[in-house]
Amino acid sequence: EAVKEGTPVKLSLATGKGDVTSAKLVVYKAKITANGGDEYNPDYTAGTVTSYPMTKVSTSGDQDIWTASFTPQTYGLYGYKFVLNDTKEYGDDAKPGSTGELKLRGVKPYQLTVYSKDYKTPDWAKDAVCYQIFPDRFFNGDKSNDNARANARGFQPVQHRKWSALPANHSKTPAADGDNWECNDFFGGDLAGITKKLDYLKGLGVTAIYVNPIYNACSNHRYDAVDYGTIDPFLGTFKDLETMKAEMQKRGMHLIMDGVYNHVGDDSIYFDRYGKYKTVGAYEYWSRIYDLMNDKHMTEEAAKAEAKKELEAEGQVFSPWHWENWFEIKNEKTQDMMGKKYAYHDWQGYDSLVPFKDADYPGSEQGTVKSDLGDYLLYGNGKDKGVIMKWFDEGLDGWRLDVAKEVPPGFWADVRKEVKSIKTKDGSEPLLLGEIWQDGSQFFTGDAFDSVMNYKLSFALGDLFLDKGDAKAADYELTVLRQNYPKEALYDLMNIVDSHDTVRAIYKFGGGSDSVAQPTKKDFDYNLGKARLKLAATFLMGYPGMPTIYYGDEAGQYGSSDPDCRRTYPWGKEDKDLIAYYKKVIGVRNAHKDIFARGDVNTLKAEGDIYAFSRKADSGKMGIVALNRGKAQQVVLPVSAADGTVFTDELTGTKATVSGGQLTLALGENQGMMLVQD
Ligand code: ARE
Ligand code: CA
Repeated sequence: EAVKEGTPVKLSLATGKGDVTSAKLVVYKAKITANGGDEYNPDYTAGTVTSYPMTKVSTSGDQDIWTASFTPQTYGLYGYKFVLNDTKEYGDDAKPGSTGELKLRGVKPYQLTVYSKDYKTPDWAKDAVCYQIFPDRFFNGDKSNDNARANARGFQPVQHRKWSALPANHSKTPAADGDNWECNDFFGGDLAGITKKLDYLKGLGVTAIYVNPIYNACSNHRYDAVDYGTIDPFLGTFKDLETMKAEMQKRGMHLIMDGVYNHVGDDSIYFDRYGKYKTVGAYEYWSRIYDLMNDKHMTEEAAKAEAKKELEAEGQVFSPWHWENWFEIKNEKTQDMMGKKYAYHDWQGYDSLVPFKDADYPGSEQGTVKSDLGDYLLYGNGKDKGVIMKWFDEGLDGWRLDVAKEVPPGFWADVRKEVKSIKTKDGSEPLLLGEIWQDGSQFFTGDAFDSVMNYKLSFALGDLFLDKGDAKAADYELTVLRQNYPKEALYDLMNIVDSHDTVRAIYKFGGGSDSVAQPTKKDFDYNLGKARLKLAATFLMGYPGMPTIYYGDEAGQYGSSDPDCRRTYPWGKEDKDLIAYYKKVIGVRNAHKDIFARGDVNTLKAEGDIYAFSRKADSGKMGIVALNRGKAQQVVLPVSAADGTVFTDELTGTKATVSGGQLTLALGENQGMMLVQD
């Protein structure tokens, strides 16, 4: 369990009687750095290590019990393992059931999250039901902006497509410009469209909206910002945003926006790959242009001229080969980068995305406390506020921060300090939410985020609601998260089943394969997917954390991986029955926030087709969520309420009474219940 700094931690270990003559507890404090890898394990070896001798406190039966105590004084991510007889190590086997692992050396430490005594997260997020909108695809509320800007990345005409068309996919559509065709495919959705559909969202029970990036950018996903200070004209104007926010506020909704501060677009005022903007220069100090032109921003022609001069001075002939060679030496780049117009470190092979240099962030290990980038993004220059702060003036209530683990953690600490010093326009606590796919513990120690996108949970739900999934494994994952995360973070998590980066859940649950690029209903079992999606929605509404619905999921929209998961909202062709079900489960959560949003949580059963957990409000009132992904069956749950206590399933009105410490439920095929104590 996560602990507050300064809390004494006592650890006990049982060994076979007489097997062990000495035991030691080894405690690590991890060093946290920016990390670009897929897997994310805290680096314990680079941090501090302290050993504590363990004392044999008792022997019971055939076991010796050893204990040691220590008090983590400062917040951070800790790990611990046991060393037996000075030779053998005992630590985490990271497997369901976690029985631990004994090795000669190199055992993985158990994780312990230690959070700051001041760690507090926004309460509104704990109570919120959120709706994620990919703005180009939700609703076209203003046709007059459909042609508001011309082209993208300097060379590709914008497509305006019929609302019901499928997102262009370069595996099917001839690529007009390499791999960027699908990013230039626009449907006309906009901010006015969101405003027009707020009553629909309100009717669903939604109280927060997360919108994918809205900055002016080239692509339809807008992760390639042109200018952080603007709104894409396709999406509307600042006035449209103001109207949208005002209408949201009337309906009690909070606004979360996508902040992309790991990289900018190549075709941006910061990088200006195509030489389009007057403002060139801002970025030259920040970008990872590899000393291409002696630390100067230059055109390719100018660089070539320089290479030519240098080569000729050495008596060499300037040829494409010599140019490339010069280029490679200058830039320490590999041959495969040579085909590109300009050499820079792009983000994960996408040359449209240009990351900032770590050293340019304030708070970074390599960097300074003050930097131009820091002023621009955060502190401001005395006249203009930093970008991250400025958007709060436009009605923002929280940031979802893109690629959060690749940005130096020291910068997030600075961001937290600044952001937490203000209130949002409507007086709310601002929310900081990282885009993290891995365990997010290191961001929850008090100097980074309040929340992350809970991909971990979405994977566990995959395990729960796919036939081949294992309820025990899913429960293990969920339990680990509950143990690793401080409660403040756990109850603020953005709980999802899917997103703009994954296949749609209904498609996955229906057996769809992501190797099919543009599936039809023939490629998966819609009804099965729908039944399982209902279970997943029931889970989310009954579980702590901010349940978040990816636009259109509730209407039966399906789709394979990016870009197919970004199909338009099917206005007029919605699955009405599915929407009605979402309304119902959201309604139950909203009517019983003390239980389902704020209550504590315990697994009651994780076995075969059944997953069930209880929730208990501060008042002691209990709720139970019971889910059956299999055939109709009787389910007996151990319940800590007194015999005779009556529970009502808020979805069907069915009642059940506790008897002998147990609750017996008749669950139909693929049925979920949200029971509340009478
Ligand atoms: C492009 C094309 C797509 C194509 C795709 C994949 O446009 O058509 O299918 O490449 O080949 C944005 C756009 C994407 C675009 C991309 C590059 O939204 O459509 O994709 O830019 O142009 C990792 C990162 C995580 C990242 C995901 C996607 O850690 O930060 O990959 N997510 C964010 C956003 C994206 C966005 C970007 C980052 C870039 O949410 O939408 O992409 O700004 C494991 C790992 C994770 C990994 C995850 C998924 O679980 O642990 O670290 O996430 O897999 O790969
Ligand atoms: Ca429009």
